Amino acid sequence: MTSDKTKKQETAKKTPDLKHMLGQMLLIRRFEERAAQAYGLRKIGGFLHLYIGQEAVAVGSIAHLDLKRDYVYTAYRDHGHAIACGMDIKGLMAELYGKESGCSRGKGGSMHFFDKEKHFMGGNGIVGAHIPLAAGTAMKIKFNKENGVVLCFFGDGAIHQGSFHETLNLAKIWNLPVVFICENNQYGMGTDFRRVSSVDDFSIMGQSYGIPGKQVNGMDVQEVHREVGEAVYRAKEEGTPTLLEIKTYRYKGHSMSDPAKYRTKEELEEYKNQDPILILKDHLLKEKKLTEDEFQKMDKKIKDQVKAAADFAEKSPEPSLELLYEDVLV
Ligand SMILES: Cc1ncc(C[n+]2csc(CCOP(=O)(O)OP(=O)(O)O)c2C)c(N)n1
Repeated sequence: MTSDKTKKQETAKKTPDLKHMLGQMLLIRRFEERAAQAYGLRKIGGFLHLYIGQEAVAVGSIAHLDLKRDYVYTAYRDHGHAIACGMDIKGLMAELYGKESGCSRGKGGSMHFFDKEKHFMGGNGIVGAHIPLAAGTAMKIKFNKENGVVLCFFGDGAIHQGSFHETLNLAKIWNLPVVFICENNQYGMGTDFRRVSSVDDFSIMGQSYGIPGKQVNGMDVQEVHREVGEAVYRAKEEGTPTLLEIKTYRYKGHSMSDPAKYRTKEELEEYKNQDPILILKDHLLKEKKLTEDEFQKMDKKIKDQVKAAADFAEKSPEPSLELLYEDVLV
């Protein structure tokens, strides 16, 4: 029989399945490209915050989880995390289209993907507000001795919110199994994080609460996987929190209406040259674990999957008027 301790170690020190991670990053990229296209055709309305460029963060981190006992919380830029948690992309695309067949019955849209079964706790629109919720779930895990971990993703715009600091303090006082992951994509809407932060290394912020921290290169999915693995191990083995600042970059504007004039073309190009999908693809080609032909086939299969999801969303009926009165708390 496997001991509890061995089980914990197996979970946290998982060997990365690189081809699987490549497929997941590609799926997120193609899903969002299709969503952007549909938005341009006005088939999708409201907000749409794309994760293109940041895929390695969600994929490399969530690869460690057993989503029967572990949980994921994130902010409104949530498509990548939902896909990495294994949510069905048909329900996700339909949600963007505002259809009842969507994962939140078409009422949440892009910012409020949610799946109770897959332990994907959203999709949260208020900057920093989900950070204490993640700690609450970690407390539940600890209280019930469930041997799980909570990954809590948020942007650099959330790092100066009181909720972040209050939660870090409580997480350490109570020693909660939670990993705080700041996805520093350099901008909070149009604001460069350096303009609004007294420090430019967020990983040190945990120190004042007795929480270890580290900066991680978020364009390299293998590095993300390794570092989050250490943090997950610490959470499950020692029951203690970690803060990671994962440096990343979003290629698109804050949302669909943002032309992103606050940054230079050269800066964008610099990051596109470190594209997380291309880095991993090149690595696998060099190691002879993948051929160009296999990659093209993988890409074609994913594009077909995404097209099927878009067809499903388009063909799903519009919600009825009565639905307006359901799922409403008064
Ligand atoms: C409490 C609160 N204040 C302001 C906003 C408006 N707002 C929406 S997104 C955003 C920027 C957040 O940037 P960041 O946390 O870095 O996330 P990113 O967009 O980079 O993923 C702001 C200020 C909000 N949603 N909630």
